[in-house]
Amino acid sequence: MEPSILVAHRDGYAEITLNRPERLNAFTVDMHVALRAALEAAASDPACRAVLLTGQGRGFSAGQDLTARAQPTDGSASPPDLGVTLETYYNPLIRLIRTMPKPVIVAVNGVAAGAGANIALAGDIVIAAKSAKFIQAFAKIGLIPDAGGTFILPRLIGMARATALMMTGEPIPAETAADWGMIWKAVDDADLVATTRALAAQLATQPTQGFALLKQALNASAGHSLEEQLTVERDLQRRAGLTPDYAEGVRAFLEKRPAHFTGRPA
Ligand code: LHQ
Repeated sequence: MEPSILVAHRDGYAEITLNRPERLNAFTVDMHVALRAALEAAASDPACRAVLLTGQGRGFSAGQDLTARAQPTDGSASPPDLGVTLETYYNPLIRLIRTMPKPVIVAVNGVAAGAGANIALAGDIVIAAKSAKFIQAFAKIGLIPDAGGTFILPRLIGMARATALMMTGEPIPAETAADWGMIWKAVDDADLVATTRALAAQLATQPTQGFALLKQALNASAGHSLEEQLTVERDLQRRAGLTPDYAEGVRAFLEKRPAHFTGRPA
């Protein structure tokens, strides 16, 4: 059987591909387990300084695989506890992406629906093919958005648009998503792979420890006052200032040459 997740080690970064194209990369338990293992390996490998997440085939991901979710109508079985599914699989996945101490770039190659959309939007930099669309499909099956969507989406596009998308399930094309600030960019389909690989390779040459601290600062900002966030910046900048990449960056500036960052910790 084909592996549900493919991992390729490229130019300083790991490319992770969701690989159930015949089901639009809908998530099964097997896929969750494999994706989590791939992300944990990327997080702890010092040679990996960025992650590129994408999907095989014409979709990025259609969210939870619904084929095993049909329930008998005669009441002969109690409904599954979706809270357990979230706590066991989706919540750890979203935490892993958000706390990954290196950039996570998401190349949205096609439709991203349900949890598939919100997993994509959890990435640090999201670039979509122009033919891709984002669908908050949950209401169509009687659920609420999950995989961090109720936190992340209103912060990206505001409450009015987020609420309407979540209630209507209206598909949002990549270019509109970019106009609204839901994602970074929409690019021609033919350019998606080259654009996102070049970005991952470029970010893998940058101050990786600084990026980890930057992610911590941004994550912390959501629930903070300005005062609290200034304290966070002070503490994290103190740590950034101790990294070899800070010393190298300043030296390179003064010597009028490009910096050679190693990404090594202080
Ligand atoms: C699928 C799926 C799918 C299985 C397409 N499963 N096969 C979390 C916790 C626990 C439980 C529940 O949920 C969650 C979070 C969630 O993610 S809930 C939301 C789940 N996702 C959806 O509701 C989206 C369902 N899919 C769709 O609405 C459409 O497939 C979209 C709009 C994504 C794409 O439409 P099309 O481009 O027309 O493709 P298609 O519908 O023909 O799909 C292609 C194949 O993939 C098809 O199989 P077939 O054998 O007929 O070729 C679909 O049945 C299959 N597929 N999504 N989620």
